[in-house]
Amino acid sequence: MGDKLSVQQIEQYRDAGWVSPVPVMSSDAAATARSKLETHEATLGHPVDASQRSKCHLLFRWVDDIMRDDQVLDAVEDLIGPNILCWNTILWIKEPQTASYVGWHQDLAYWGLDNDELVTVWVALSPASEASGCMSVIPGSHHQLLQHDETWNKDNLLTRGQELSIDPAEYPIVAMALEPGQASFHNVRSAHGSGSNTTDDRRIGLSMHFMPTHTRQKLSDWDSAALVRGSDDYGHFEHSPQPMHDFDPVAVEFHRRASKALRDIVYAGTEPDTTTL
Ligand SMILES: O=C(O)CCC(=O)C(=O)O
Repeated sequence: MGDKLSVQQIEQYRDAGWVSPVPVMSSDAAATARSKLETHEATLGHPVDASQRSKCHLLFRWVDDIMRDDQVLDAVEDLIGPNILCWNTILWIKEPQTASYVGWHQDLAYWGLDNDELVTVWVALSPASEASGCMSVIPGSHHQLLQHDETWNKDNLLTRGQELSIDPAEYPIVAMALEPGQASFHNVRSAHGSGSNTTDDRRIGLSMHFMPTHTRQKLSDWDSAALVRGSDDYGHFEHSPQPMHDFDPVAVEFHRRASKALRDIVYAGTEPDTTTL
């Protein structure tokens, strides 16, 4: 066992599909990560765009470090066991006073995975409050897959603008507000979403998507993931390289291939008119 989460937290995750807040890094470490991101953005002259937000552990060494940190992995091990792959990492950025939001959705509907064991760890690199558009979850929603509509709404940060075809107001929603360095954990089938950022600060989160090594990808013959703990007796995913530094050419080239495969998976069966991934 990783021995990070309490028995009560593990039971809550199993019963309700989420647990939050869990401290996984100090507020200073979160501030350092934010400043590395923003130093990079200063050299770009604009916020990181879609091409660098997904699978970002292959581009930024500091993301790879957070993804492999024991404080994160001990908690993940408590939930899915000792042999762990990280399938994806995503930077979720809502600029101050902007309309961007995340529609209510369940990730398993779009990720092509053959089981419901994946756990998302979402760590706050800036304050995630209800005013800045923190994530909310519907407790217990991980027990069944619900119907989604695809709106392609440009303000919806999801790939297809997907939205659950339910009225969330009829459910007991829990807002998972986080201070920098705290994380929320939710199951791949938990219904979750978030509102827009009405504050003057950016809302920056890093999500990391961990799954047991026996998981398979159903929508592609080839997919990749980072082996972050234990061993992989299955080989269903090609193991991605660990970058030695930011924009390590070997990892950047792998990112190109891995991002293409990921796009094909999350847009499977559609003719996308936008690429928000
Ligand atoms: O950042 C958000 O508000 C939503 C993130 C999300 O949907 C996820 O991490 O699964």
